[in-house]
Amino acid sequence: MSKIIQTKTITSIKCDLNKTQVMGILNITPDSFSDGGQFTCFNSALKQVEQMIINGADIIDIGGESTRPGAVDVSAQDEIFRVIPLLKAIKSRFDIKVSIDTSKEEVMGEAITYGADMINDVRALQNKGCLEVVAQSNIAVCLMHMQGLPRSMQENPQYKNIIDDILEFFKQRINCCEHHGINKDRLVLDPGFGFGKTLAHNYEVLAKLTHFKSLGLPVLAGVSRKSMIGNLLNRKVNERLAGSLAAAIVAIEQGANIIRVHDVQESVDAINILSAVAQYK
Ligand code: 7PJ
Repeated sequence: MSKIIQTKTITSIKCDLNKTQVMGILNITPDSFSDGGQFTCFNSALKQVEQMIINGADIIDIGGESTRPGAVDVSAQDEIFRVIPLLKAIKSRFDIKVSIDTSKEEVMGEAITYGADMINDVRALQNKGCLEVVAQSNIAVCLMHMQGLPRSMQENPQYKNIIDDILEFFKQRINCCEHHGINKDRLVLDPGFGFGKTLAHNYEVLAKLTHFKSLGLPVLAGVSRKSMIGNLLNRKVNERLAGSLAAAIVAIEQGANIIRVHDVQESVDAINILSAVAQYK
């Protein structure tokens, strides 16, 4: 019980890094936003957010673009239409951090204007204008690694040394951010499970997640319900809870500071077991 409490935080998202942060994924079904079911869909999204907060989420992640393998492009206008009204509604009703999962400068700009706490970019601010928009704000950023682009990234991913390649990518992106005036203390790193990686690559990254801690930044891990769980266990998407929890626990033991999950309550339970044990280590 004599654990020293450090007060280290991710400055602009004010995360307590002594405790694993749970990022709850908000499922929005884009198609129903453009038809008559808009109101119902909006309200059910807010209910989902409320439930995630009750269950112990620290951050809510909203995404308006599907980045699943093979996904098609969405326009900036459509993405803004899906995401920004929800951001506004969440910020006016709840005291919770919100991250916006986007790679578009226009969406980032709107997200910043309406009080988002973090930009979660699977393209690590590589798209045109993104570094500049983010540099004008004080928002936190998650830089995720992806080989290739969602449409084709799973076709034949190859690495010389996956850990070194990802580390090199992170170093380059951190340099670029700093060069544009985005301070290192605003950044979070994510190796991007499932993004241009085979099953074996994903498990190697999970096993060696601690390597990314060498850059001195918080690490985010998103394994929840992914193919790396389903393909290993031969489970459909709705049968992946146990596998997802096991992988999340490994990620935390390997130093993950933030886990991105669909099942908030179950993930918080797992974290609480880990911290009960950690007191005696
Ligand atoms: C991730 C993400 C992830 C971050 C998605 C899915 C695919 N953002 N957005 N990390 N995955 N930072 O949830 O299956 O792993 S969308």
